[in-house]
Amino acid sequence: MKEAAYGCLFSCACVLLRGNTRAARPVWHNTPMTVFNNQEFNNQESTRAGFVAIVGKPNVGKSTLLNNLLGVKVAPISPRPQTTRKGLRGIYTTDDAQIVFVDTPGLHKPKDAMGKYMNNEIATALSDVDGIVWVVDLRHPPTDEDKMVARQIRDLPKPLTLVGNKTDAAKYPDEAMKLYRELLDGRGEFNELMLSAQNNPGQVQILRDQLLAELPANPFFFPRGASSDQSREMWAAEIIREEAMKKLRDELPYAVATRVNSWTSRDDGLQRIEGEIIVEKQAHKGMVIGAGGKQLREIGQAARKQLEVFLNTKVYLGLEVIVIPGWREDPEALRELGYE
Ligand SMILES: Nc1nc2c(ncn2[C@@H]2O[C@H](COP(=O)(O)OP(=O)(O)OP(=O)(O)O)[C@@H](O)[C@H]2O)c(=O)[nH]1
Ligand SMILES: [Mg+2]
Repeated sequence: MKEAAYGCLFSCACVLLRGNTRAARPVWHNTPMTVFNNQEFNNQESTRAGFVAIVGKPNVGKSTLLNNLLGVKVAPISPRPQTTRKGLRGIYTTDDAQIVFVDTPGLHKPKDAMGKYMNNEIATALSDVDGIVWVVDLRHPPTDEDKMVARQIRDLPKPLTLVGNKTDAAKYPDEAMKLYRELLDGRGEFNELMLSAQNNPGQVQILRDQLLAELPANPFFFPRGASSDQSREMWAAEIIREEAMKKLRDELPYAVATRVNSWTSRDDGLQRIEGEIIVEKQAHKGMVIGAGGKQLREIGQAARKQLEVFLNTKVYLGLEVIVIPGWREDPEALRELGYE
């Protein structure tokens, strides 16, 4: 994974995101990535850097935590489980330390090739990180999925932090935390913290400081200022998918993928982005478009608004719905859509 990070540095037009932990709407700087200078990075003395995986079952708030640890929105968030599909790296850098967070899909029992890919992303992330953050939802006691996660991480010889999330909405947070803690019985030391990833910037900062303090001595993996390893096209496609997932009902959110095929900048600052919403069946196409095109228009408007806020400029977003039959079960289609 660390080699892949270097590879990506050279191949991606990385988006730079900066912001303030408290800001609901961080400013997104569409600046080209600074040129990676090997010498500068290799010459750094006494820096510490490492990869930290954020894992947990679906919908517990992993991506919300990642965005708030960074102070900028790099990952899609929605009330639906299985929003995150791909491991995504978010980078936080201080004067002498760098954490590369790896946001992962929620661990679940897979129903299709897409689900297997998602669980595999978690295993890959865990295999090559320096630390693990396990996020749980304190509104509820542990489920079988939490037990699956606990089994996967309990014996890994890496620093582990158990994060009890959603304290703002939990009735019995201490009791729930105890039950989650018990799932790690038999393991040596681990840290723990209860917080609200959404509403508790002070606690999120404490978590970040703890993780920074545990980093091993290493040169930086990414240039200062980089906040994500995604290309701007991947980032925009995820914003479109987030809005589609929020609007669509039943199984449809899971049958949808998105991609951005072209992005041009006009002299007056307008960003022209052309994207696709991909569905599995012809019947889904009409369901996504909606009567008179209303639903597609609403998805497009909501995504465009987010893009305008983060890009801080006017955006034209063109969206088309296309069918790739059975893409969730088709390895070639999964690869084509970036799930590889
Ligand atoms: N009340 C409350 N809700 C939260 C908190 N953190 C996250 N949420 C909500 O939980 C839902 C899921 O959040 P995500 O960040 O997408 O969760 P995730 O673990 O990344 O989910 P997957 O990607 O599907 O595995 C969203 O509706 C968030 O707004 C919190 O601290 N308090
Ligand atoms: Mg997520």
